Amino acid sequence: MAQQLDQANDIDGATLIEIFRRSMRVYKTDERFRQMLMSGKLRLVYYPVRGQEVLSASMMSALNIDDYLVTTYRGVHDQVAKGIPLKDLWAEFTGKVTGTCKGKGGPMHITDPATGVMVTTGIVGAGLPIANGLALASQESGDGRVTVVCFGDGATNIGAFHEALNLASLWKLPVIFLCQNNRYGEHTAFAASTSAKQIIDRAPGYSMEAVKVDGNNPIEMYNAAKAAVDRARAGEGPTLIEAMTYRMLGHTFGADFSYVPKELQDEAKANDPIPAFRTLLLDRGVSEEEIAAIEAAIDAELDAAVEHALSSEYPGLEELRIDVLKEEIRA
Ligand SMILES: Cc1ncc(C[n+]2csc(CCOP(=O)(O)OP(=O)(O)O)c2C)c(N)n1
Repeated sequence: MAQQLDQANDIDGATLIEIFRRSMRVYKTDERFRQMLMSGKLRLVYYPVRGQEVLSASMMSALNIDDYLVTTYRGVHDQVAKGIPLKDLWAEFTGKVTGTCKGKGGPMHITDPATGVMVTTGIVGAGLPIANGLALASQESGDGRVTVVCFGDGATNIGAFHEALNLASLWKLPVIFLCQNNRYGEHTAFAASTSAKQIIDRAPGYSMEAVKVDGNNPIEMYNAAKAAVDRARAGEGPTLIEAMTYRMLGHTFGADFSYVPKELQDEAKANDPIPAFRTLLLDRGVSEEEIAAIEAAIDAELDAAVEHALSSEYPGLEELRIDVLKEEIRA
């Protein structure tokens, strides 16, 4: 199987399968959250990521597990693709003591140092200077880690974006700025909020390498990601990647989506990256059975994660002051 894939692609077959596996893990996680919210089995604020699965899966497949990821509160695709065990993620989303932050972070503040997922904030643009901090620590300690920070197109109009790009370029930090350009910042269209025609146009002002790719194409996205990771690891400094994508549902679960022109919605549906990825694998000789086996394994993993989350306890009152301030951790 891998050999057939190798012939037809400039990335090896095993990597392509791995990207598919991660894409499906994201897809099915997102789908299960929405199903459970719809049926009233779960109550939480949820930010759908339908449409952006392949982008994250391709980027994270180019990283090592101990490389750092800084993403946003609307970043469950990035977190799952990076490799947080689903049971730990589900427990945190549902506020349970078995979660990555003992249920005290919740959906908007997923942090899991074991898989390199660091400091998720709800403040648009805040992740970029945080990523620089992690990258600077890696540069100083020589631990060889690369940091990826994910953000939307809207975040590039925040001052922190510009400060972070300037400093990262000046200090040649091992950091990758991954702009997931899904064409909307919440309810605002890209062209209505951004003076630049495209995000990468901002990079030359900071003497920074930049590349624009179809984020929904696993081969294009992975190649751009890998090149940026290799540059960062070789001490050649940061890269700005503008990955074009599309969020197929509202900003929050259940939100009105009528502000997006129907033509754009139809175009996005026709270019849905998940069925396109399946077709790509089938074209390259992967069988339906092999794809079904990957999906069945993820379904089983997801069933176990949901069961674990639902049957776990909420943190007790005694947890309230622990892990909040340094002194209290020591006590
Ligand atoms: C500093 C700050 N300003 C405003 C908001 C409110 N807000 C939440 S999401 C959002 C738009 C984000 O757009 P973008 O960066 O493109 O990310 P996307 O969710 O589209 O991927 C805004 C303005 C916020 N969370 N933080």
